[in-house]
Amino acid sequence: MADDPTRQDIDSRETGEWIDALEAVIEHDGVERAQYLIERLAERFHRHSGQVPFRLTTEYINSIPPENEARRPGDYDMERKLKSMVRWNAAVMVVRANRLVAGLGGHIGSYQSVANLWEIGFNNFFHAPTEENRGDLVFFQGHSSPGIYARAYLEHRLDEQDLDNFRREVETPGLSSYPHPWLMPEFWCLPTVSMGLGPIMAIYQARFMKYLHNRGILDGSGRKVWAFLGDGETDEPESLGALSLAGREKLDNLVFVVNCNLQRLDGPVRGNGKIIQELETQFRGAGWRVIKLITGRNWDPLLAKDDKGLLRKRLMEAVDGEFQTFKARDGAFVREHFFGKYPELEELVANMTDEEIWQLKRGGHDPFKVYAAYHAAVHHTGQPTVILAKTVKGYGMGDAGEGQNIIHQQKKMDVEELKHFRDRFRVPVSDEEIEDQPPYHRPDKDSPEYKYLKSRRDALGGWFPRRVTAAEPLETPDLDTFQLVLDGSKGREMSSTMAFVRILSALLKEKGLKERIVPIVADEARTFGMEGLFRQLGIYSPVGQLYEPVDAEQLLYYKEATDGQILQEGITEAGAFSSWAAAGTAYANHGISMVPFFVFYSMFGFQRVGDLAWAAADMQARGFLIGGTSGRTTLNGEGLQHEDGQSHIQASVIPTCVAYDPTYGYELAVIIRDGMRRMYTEQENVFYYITVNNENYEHPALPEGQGVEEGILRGMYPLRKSAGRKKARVQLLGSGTILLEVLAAAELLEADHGVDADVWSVTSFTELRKDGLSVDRWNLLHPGEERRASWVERSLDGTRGPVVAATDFMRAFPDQIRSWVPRRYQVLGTDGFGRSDTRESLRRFFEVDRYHVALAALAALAEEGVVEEKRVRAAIEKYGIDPERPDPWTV
Ligand SMILES: Cc1ncc(C[n+]2csc(CCOP(=O)(O)OP(=O)(O)O)c2C)c(N)n1
Ligand SMILES: [Mg+2]
Repeated sequence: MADDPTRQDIDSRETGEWIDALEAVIEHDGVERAQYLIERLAERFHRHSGQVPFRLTTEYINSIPPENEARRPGDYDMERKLKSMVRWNAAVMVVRANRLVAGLGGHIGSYQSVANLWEIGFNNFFHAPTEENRGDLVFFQGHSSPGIYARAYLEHRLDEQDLDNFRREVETPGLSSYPHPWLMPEFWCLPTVSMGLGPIMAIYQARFMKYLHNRGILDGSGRKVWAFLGDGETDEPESLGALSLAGREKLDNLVFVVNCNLQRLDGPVRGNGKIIQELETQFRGAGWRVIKLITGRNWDPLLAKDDKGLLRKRLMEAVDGEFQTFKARDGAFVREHFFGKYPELEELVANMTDEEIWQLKRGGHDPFKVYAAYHAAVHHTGQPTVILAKTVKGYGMGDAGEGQNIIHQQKKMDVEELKHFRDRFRVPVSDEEIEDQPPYHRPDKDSPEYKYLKSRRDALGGWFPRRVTAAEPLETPDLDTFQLVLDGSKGREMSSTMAFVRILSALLKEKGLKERIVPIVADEARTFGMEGLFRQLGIYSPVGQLYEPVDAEQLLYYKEATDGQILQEGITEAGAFSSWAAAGTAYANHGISMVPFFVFYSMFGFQRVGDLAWAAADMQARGFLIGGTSGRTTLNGEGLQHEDGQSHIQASVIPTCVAYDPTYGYELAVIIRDGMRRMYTEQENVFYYITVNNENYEHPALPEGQGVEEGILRGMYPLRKSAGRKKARVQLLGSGTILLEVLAAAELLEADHGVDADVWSVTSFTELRKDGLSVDRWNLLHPGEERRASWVERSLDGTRGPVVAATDFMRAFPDQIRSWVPRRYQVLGTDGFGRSDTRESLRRFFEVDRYHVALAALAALAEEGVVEEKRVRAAIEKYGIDPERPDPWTV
């Protein structure tokens, strides 16, 4: 930096004249005029040099000058006292949990850094949901959750026993380690802790709030989304990856607060640099308002005296690694190593004691500064705001680890450390109590402290966080809503994707439902034949359409509108998924059920955003995920990174995900209708993953007869019953388009091999497995009672012959039901890397085509002695199968 000529002042008199001129303009004509002049100068400079004369960073000082700070209301002493109690209880609950069962875990240091940032929010800003105002959404930094519990304890929402049950949720109604709505559904609204997911979801929640507002569905005025994240957390691509959307869409209902304690788990975040400066460039570049909160009030007089800018220079030149060390030492050290670097600075603090120097606070620990920053953020319009608040990790913990690299995992404090902490925050507990078992502390409900606490929250709508789910149920559409699809394609060939689009179109005509549908795409609508919806529904844009679209002459032109219904996210599966999760939790966060359909390339679904899907399940999201172009061999021209044969495995790991791999339009209609019933009428907390594909074939009409719908929903039903009476008989199972190969195999077996074949459409191996597991468990726990049978067993009961299953997914997918198949079971699947070729070649390659299905059936029959082995050999030869080729998953 020292060698940088743009930072050298070679003529200080000239510099002074320019600065005086600027000061005069500001004084006489205001800052707007000054900005105008500077921008004209900058333009001129750029014309000559091609460079931009500004850095995206500003000085390493508070962005809000003291004279512009909003004044903090409230009873300062009371709030300090309450905050100290929360600090104490948060620390004690972790210490006690670890005394009880060593290693149960919990974090102390992170909360101590964020405590003031949250308390100012609780006392002044976070609005709870009420009848009139659905309140704010706050993403709390997950591993600082002890602070939220400790506050709920002061609020008498939780008791001592609850705090002692922190992280003990199995036997006791304990407190979840982190914000998990699934485990504490009346408390937590939004899951955090998997680093990066909170920030990206916060952006899309804020955007969804605007979407609901602009579509006239829900008044979002005054409501905010807050996201508290760690500075280390900003390393995650998800944390910063969607900033530009927030800037572009001017999400002024969004506030990020980055708890910049300069440390992450192992050590400093940017020891050799300055995380706050780095983040400033990224946020500002993305169009955010940046409020840096570096220093507390007691720095103000020093900075006011800093005529020569030396203190500012020193603040700027010290790297984060040094700042960390300063806070891990003491006042004398800071005097020597920070101020001592320049004699003038040493002089500046000459009349301060070491203790006073030590007390020079970081901005994030000063309630007045934090209040002013929040006040500025919530009143700012036209931009999202980020507050970069400098804090100390383990603030107040002293020898127990304050500012130390080990602080993140510090779960213990010994008696002396606790006494020190108690003294530091003036918590009224005695030495004896601490020596025995560190006690929680809370004033009773008659105390002025409780009354104050309650009055602050009452003014903001009540206790917070609090999850309220009061959305009206939606009516399930009648099945005949989808008659067009139920009737089959009548000789025409079409894809199941097209059948899906027809179903979606039918839903979009339903009264009371059509407004609630939220189609979401990540730049693939045309791939799925959904472009017709652009014109019909409009694509949401907060500014409408500022241009005449290139295809304006056409019927289905690209229409953007402020009340557009489609969320066209561009190429961001993580963003689109976050939108889906926002819509899927509107029933809780906004008190209104929305029905999102996110349609995507199935390969870029769970595999890409699996952790977000897990978080969505945690937050009890409801909605439909439609995995398009699915199947390793069905999407045939795209190759290794596109052809999905595993998403159903990934979907199967999420407990609330109900997954189907249907073949026919009527199956889809039955499944989607039942999804509507379960999620929106019965309000079950599940979501659906349904794969569709792009292969065209004829779709039959919904078969008549009892039980078909039930079979479709439970996971399998009979599709083709052989009328033959031969000794050799097999049961063939198929799903997705491979069902068609299975049907063809049945024909081959009957025509070429004298084998009767029954065919089953399996809509969901995953649902069949869940049913099987549940039945097994019941049987295990109920000895002597009449044994229950799984749906697989019930279906295959009374049938004959070995069972063969084939799908366009990995073998593990059909293999899920092995335990309940009562006979020999052979599975075929598409394990291995996809590649480009014709469907026929690919199916041959992966050994899931009709010939391999027939072969597998013959081989199974031979194993059972029903057909002779030579028949199998003959089939291998007849079908030109090379028995020596390597396993397809190895090549
Ligand atoms: C995706 C993910 N990776 C790793 C972790 C483990 N982890 C929890 S907290 C933490 C450090 C967080 O540092 P920072 O964001 O700076 O928060 P601080 O505790 O300093 O406030 C890590 C690595 C996680 N929770 N999520
Ligand atoms: Mg940190």
